[in-house]
Amino acid sequence: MTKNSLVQRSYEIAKERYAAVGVDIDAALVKLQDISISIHCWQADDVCGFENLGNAGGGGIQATGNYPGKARNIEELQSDISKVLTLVGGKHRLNLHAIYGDFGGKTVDRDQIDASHFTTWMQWAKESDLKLDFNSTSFGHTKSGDLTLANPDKSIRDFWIEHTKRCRLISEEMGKFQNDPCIMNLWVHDGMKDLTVNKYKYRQLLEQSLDEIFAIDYKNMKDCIESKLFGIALESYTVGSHDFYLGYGAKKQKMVTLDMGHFHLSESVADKISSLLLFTPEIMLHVSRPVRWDSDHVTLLTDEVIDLAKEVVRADAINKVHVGLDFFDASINRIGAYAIGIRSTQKAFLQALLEPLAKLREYEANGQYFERLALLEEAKGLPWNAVWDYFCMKSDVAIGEDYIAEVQQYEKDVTSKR
Ligand code: RNT
Ligand code: ZN
Repeated sequence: MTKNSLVQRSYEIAKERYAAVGVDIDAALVKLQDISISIHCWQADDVCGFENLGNAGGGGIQATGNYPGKARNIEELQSDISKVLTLVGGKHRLNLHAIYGDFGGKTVDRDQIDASHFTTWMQWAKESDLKLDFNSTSFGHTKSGDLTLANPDKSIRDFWIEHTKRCRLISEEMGKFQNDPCIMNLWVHDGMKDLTVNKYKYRQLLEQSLDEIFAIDYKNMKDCIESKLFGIALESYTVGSHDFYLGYGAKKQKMVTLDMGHFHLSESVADKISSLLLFTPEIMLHVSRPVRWDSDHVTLLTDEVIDLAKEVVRADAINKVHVGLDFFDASINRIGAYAIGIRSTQKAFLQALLEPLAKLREYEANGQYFERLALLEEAKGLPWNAVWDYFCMKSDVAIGEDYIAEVQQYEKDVTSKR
């Protein structure tokens, strides 16, 4: 029996098995097809970008590992992303950072960038049937230091305000061009390595900077703001904490970005979905995997990711929650890292879409808590993977582990020659 006919047969059995618990797997597949994942461009090159600012220095972020073959220029990055797209079903987005502009070998400082530096990206994205999202970049620059938008030095603060305003305008242009809102994420590393006696002051400065940045309302872009627990070398204090952005987002109706690596390890990010949905317009997710700390390991099909996806589906919020990825592992094949992370995220959403929710809710409404718990437990073992294989087959992408060979082939043909 060929692989495809096996997949077909398993799908038919799964269909019956799921129907018995009131789940329509075809309806789940239609919804999965519509979940566009915003693929972060920075796994392809270890968050280096393509600026020509000399040895910029400045920390704020770091990828670890030195696996050969990272993308060294826009063409290579585009080629890698195109390859990744052949390994996953569905229609997705590409999330760019400001440092990935097409600067044509020129020195363009961050307070000088504009949409012209992203026209080649927009064109390529259109040809590749991808929508773009965007990020301002406050790290990896001589003016990054420990404080950017919260810097007491007005000239530094103004530099980053100007940068971020320009990023919003670039996002607006992207959104207009692609006829679909471009989501711009704002994350700054601002914090202190050791104790500070000025927590209030820096947060006040950050609030003022944000107010200035968000002064203009745009139609074709949406803002989201991302908190963090701590950064390396900035362990004691983070200006943009979760409370800070949650408060700001609720007050100003901005989306809050929930990065799975940015909370205490025992804290449930999934649990935040239903609260945020009540007080902020939409939610942006950075699906990631922290190992002991915010380490940005490749996303896997972990309980945390499955729980997160389930909370989104249970809240009927697929249209309000934007799924983005954020990991950068420089120690393994980077294309393979993307394939694992995207496919795992999709699997989590598929499991969530296949949950026998109507039956579970019926039990709950009746106070049948044993029955609810039993079905939740049994549902873990339902043949979701047969549905996943079918999704891949229908999407014309590798079924199961078959993508390993495709990644190896691309490495042989392309990345190993870099
Ligand atoms: C960093 C944040 C942020 C970055 C990207 C590159 O801790 O998670 O989202 O990873 O902007
Ligand atoms: Zn993030």
